[in-house]
Amino acid sequence: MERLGAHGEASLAFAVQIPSPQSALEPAGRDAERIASLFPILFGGGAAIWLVVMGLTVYAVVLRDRRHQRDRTRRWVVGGGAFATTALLGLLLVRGLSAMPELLDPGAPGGPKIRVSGEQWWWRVRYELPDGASFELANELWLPRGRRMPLLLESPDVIHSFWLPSLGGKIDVIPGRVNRLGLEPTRTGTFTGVCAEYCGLSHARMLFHVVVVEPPAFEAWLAAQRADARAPAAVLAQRGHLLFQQHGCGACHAVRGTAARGAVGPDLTHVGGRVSVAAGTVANDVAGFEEWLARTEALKPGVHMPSFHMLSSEERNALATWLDGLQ
Ligand code: HEC
Ligand SMILES: [Cu+2]
Repeated sequence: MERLGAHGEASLAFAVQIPSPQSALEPAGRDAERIASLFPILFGGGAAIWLVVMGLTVYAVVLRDRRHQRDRTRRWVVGGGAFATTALLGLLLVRGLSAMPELLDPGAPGGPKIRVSGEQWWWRVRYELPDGASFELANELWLPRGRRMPLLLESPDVIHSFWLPSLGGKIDVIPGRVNRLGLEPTRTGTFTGVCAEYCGLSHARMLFHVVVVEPPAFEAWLAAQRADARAPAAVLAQRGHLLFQQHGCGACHAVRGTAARGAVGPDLTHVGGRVSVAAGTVANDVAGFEEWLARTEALKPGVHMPSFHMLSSEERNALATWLDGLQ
């Protein structure tokens, strides 16, 4: 639902010029600005090539039947059609490639490093802090405005592609390799990205959010994320935590500060505070968590989490209340 909402907004924004959370033509980062500045150049170059080729075609057709003109026609077609287009394409290639080194610049060392792992069908995000501490979350990155941050991208299963058009380029995420990308946001806000390389059944359910805030808010977020999960105070949430233990959720999920240490699925320590659940599949509220537990496989075909439809609706409600409270 959340996902459809996000897409609806994007297309509406295109029509009425509301800032869009996912557009390469409304850059909110240094790298996206560079890419957007290539657009008129590449478009103009492409238009020039089209005009040259069409002009020559018309010229050749008009002169086709005049025997004495044949040699001149051939010269124009070969010289203009082959040489001019190759030269123009060459210039465009050089202009495009010259932006690459800047896009790959990881920024100054010493700050947090962000590891992003594309997995079927979600994004594992790991922050490694300069003091050696680290924490994990899923389908969400927070970045400080005005500071360049290095991303290291990898995958344990198949090829995915990390595409965040508002902030930077698109980069493939390839098993057995670590790809690097720098991101330097210039505007605050919440932006969305997707997987741009078909990777299996739920490829289209791999949305992620990037939240850009001012540096002090970023530091506060880091401090909150590295803290352990809060113990539930209300009886219903305590019952939810108990059900989580009884149903073996901890075999796949970690919740820091509890006995759950699984590493197959997302770390749930602060899941209630994320923008969406299961990579944009359901909204992040009690109803969203209930729906996720009741219809996991239907919502996300092929998902590597079993549906827990054997739970009663009271049990689902208790679990969802506990998850929602993990802020
Ligand atoms: C066999 C491993 C496995 C078990 C058992 C399991 N999960 Fe999951 N879970 C996953 C995986 C994998 C995902 C990621 C799914 C996706 O988005 O593609 C996930 C996603 C989730 C999410 C969304 C997390 C996020 O950051 O968006 C929640 C919430 C969740 N599981 C709760 C539970 C609960 C509660 C239980 C027990 C009743 C449970 N899971 C049992 C593997 C498991
Ligand atoms: Cu994909």
